[in-house]
Amino acid sequence: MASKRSDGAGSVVQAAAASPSASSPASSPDSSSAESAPVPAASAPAPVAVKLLVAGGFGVGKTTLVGAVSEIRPLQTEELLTDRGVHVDDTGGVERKTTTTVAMDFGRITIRAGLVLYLFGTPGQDRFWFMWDELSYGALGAVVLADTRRLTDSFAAVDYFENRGLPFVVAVNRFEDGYDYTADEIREALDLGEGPPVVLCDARDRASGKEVLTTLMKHILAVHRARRRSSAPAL
Ligand SMILES: Nc1nc2c(ncn2[C@@H]2O[C@H](COP(=O)(O)OP(=O)(O)OP(=O)(O)O)[C@@H](O)[C@H]2O)c(=O)[nH]1
Ligand SMILES: [Mg+2]
Repeated sequence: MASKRSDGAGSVVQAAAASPSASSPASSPDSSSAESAPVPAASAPAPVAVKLLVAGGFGVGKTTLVGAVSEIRPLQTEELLTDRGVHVDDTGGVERKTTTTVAMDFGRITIRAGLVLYLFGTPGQDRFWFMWDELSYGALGAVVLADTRRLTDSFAAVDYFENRGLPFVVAVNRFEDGYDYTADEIREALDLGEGPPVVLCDARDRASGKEVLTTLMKHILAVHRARRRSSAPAL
């Protein structure tokens, strides 16, 4: 692996979340007029919105995952892989792939009432690395998708989020012709230690993708609670 762990150092990522607004119907000082006035519809609190990244190497299934779980038509920026990229793009192992994401994927999923996840998929080719900083701005966490046929392609994404202290989970997208490693074997191969959860998934399956996102949300909460505890003054 290219770099060693950062021991959790790094900036705490800002939430792109808005707290539920504590809105209450306007009250009238005059109770009689309140009786005759039309009762305003009870306004539900605004949902909490969380920005998450779906990252990983070329062709691991990022666009597929965002598309599978999104409840809106996902935004995709696919372009054809042409001869011009032959000496620039690494398509080793996924030679049959004909398109690649050139800017980002975008989708949205309501994971439960009041909690909406906005998903941003990164481009897979190295030449689009400059996009990662833009996309990760305001993100609370990330999914690092991995393909066991090309596990080394996940190293850069793991390093990226470790170095920034951004909570992430590793989701192993199971391809039919890939070897089925256990989560522990993946953890060891990626030198993850005890920190980030490793889950096995099928990026094409909505329920499986949702499970990955739920695992990520729980991990984000656990990381932030632990950070709060460790920064609290001793009694
Ligand atoms: N068999 C199989 N095919 C998959 C799976 N996930 C994705 N695919 C296919 O693999 C190809 C790559 O998927 P994409 O979602 O475009 O991958 P990506 O990570 O977004 O690719 P880039 O944006 O180019 O880096 C597509 O043809 C998918 O249909 C999977 O779990 N099993
Ligand atoms: Mg893509």
